[in-house]
Amino acid sequence: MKSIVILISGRGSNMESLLDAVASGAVPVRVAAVLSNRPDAKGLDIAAARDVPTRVIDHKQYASREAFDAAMVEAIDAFAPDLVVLAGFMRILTDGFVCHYEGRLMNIHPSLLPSFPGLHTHQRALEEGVRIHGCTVHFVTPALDHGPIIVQAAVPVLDGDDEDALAARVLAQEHRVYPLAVRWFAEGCLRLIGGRVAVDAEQGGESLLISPAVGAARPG
Ligand code: NHR
Ligand code: GAR
Repeated sequence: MKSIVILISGRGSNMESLLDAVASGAVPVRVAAVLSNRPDAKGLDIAAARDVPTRVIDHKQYASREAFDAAMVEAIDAFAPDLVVLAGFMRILTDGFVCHYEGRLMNIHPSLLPSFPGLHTHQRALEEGVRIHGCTVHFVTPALDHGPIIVQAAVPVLDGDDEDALAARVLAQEHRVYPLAVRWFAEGCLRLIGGRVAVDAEQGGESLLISPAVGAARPG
């Protein structure tokens, strides 16, 4: 069975949804470890409570991004994972790190890329007045938030949404699509062709664009 290492920086709800999916047998991987760059990340407690090994590599203890990333590579490679999963990981990674894990480094980003790369995506989506927002799972490349897209989920932006309401609607979809993408990787379904992702076998009738019923997303 393939193994994964999950990188977090905070709350860890995407990590938790992955751990749930692994525990239920829906995603056939072994979670070798959870790493955080923040010692106080809530997700570390969740992982430890489930007996998943945890490590902290505090970026503030390193003089440069290169030194921090080298320490991360050393900690990750000790577990020899097949896949490294960024789940709310908040540090931009050096080209050296990204190239070391080429084709086996995934991220979930809280927007429909290529719209809204970078930070504060929900606030920016509200400012632009977009009617559709969502999340994207992609392979990580050196160009920030521009790697090959694996799966996306769309949600409506509703009148009266604030940042929290929109973030919560997107997060519910993140918790659906990230386990799906990791399952596809684990089953060997993902192929990179000309810088784009092809999914070999689509199981369970799931689509590469996950779109919840608008009615289900309405408040009240
Ligand atoms: N690294 C590379 N090279 N390529 C990507 O596509 C990456 C990456 C590292 C992280 C996640 C990404 C996201 O999904 C990700 C993708 C952090 C920042 C950021 O500006 C931007 C994008 C993402 C993650 N971080 C600040 C920094 O200086 C710190 C912000 C903080 O600590 O709160 O690293 O959004
Ligand atoms: C998620 O919405 C994730 O997409 C986003 O942060 C949240 C983390 O939540 N990621 C980024 O913004 C990466 N820069 P979680 O810790 O509960 O999974």
